[in-house]
Amino acid sequence: MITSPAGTLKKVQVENFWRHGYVVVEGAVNAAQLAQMRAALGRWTDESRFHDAPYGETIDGQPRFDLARAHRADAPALRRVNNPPEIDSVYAEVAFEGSFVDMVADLIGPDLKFHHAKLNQKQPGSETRVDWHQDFSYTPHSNDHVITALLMLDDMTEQNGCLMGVPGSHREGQRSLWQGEVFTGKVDQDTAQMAVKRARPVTGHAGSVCLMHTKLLHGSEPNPSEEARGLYICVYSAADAVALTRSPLPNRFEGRIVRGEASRFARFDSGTVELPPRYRAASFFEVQEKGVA
Ligand SMILES: O=C(O)CCC(=O)C(=O)O
Repeated sequence: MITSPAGTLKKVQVENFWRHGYVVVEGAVNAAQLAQMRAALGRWTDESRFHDAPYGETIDGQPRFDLARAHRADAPALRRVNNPPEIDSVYAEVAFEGSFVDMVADLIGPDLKFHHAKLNQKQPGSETRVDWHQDFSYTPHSNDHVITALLMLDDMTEQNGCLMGVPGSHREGQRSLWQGEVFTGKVDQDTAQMAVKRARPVTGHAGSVCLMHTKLLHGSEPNPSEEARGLYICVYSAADAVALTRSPLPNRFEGRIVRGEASRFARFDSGTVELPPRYRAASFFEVQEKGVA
C-alpha cells in the first residue's frame, strides 16, 4: 500500500483507500507521543502481572483490561485495553487531536464523530489471533462512512502477526458473522478460505497508521516472533452515520464531534443490515473464541 509522511492525504492516497479499502500513512504521531503511549502500555502490562482474570471497569461495568488464556505473572498476555482515552491523556490527545483524525476527515468528513477506541497487544510468542470479520457487523451504522484507524505502536511486520486485509472486499457488501443462531463474530469457513487466498499483509513502522474502511474483510495471525505488536485502534464515523446498535465498547466520549459539526440528519445506505446481538464481553477475542448464542 502507498505510504507518505503525515499530513492531509494526497489524492493518490484517497484513491487507494477507496479502491483497496485501506491505506497506510507513516508518521501519524510524533516521537514524544509514541514514546508516552508505549510507556503507558508498558505500565499496564506490568500491572497485569498482578491479575489472573480480566479486570478493571469501563463505564458499563465491563473489564477494562482483557487477558489471553496463556497469561501468567512471569509471561503477561494483556491482549486488550478498552477505551484508553478514558484513562490516559496521551491516548485521548491522539484520538481527538491527532493528525490521523484530519486524514479520516479527508476521507469521510468534513464532519466527523468519535465512536470508541481500544488497544490490541500481541506479546512475543502470543497465540492471539483475529478471525476474519468486517468491523461494520460489530458496529453497524445507517451508512458505511465509518473508518477504523489502527496506529502501530511497534513496527508491524509479517513476522509479528500483522493485520491482513482483503483488498476490495469493502465493496462486496456485508458478510454474515452469524453461523445459524450463534453470533461467532467471524465469517464462515468458505469466506475465510477466500480471504486467505486474497489477503495482503498490512505492515509499517511504529507511528504509522492504517486507515481501514469498516467493511474491509480483515484478520490477523498469532505472533511467534520476539517482537511485540501493539495497535491503538480508534473508530470514527461521518457525523450523519448513526449507530444502529448500542456500542459493544461504551465510553464517555462516544458521539463527540472531533472535526466539523454535528448533523441534524441521519443518512441511510439502501438495503438491509444484519445486526449483532447485544452482548457483554471483555473483548471481541472472547466473542470469537466462544460465540454468543
Ligand atoms: O489486532 C488486530 O490484529 C486486528 C484488530 C481488529 O481486527 C479489529 O479491531 O477489528
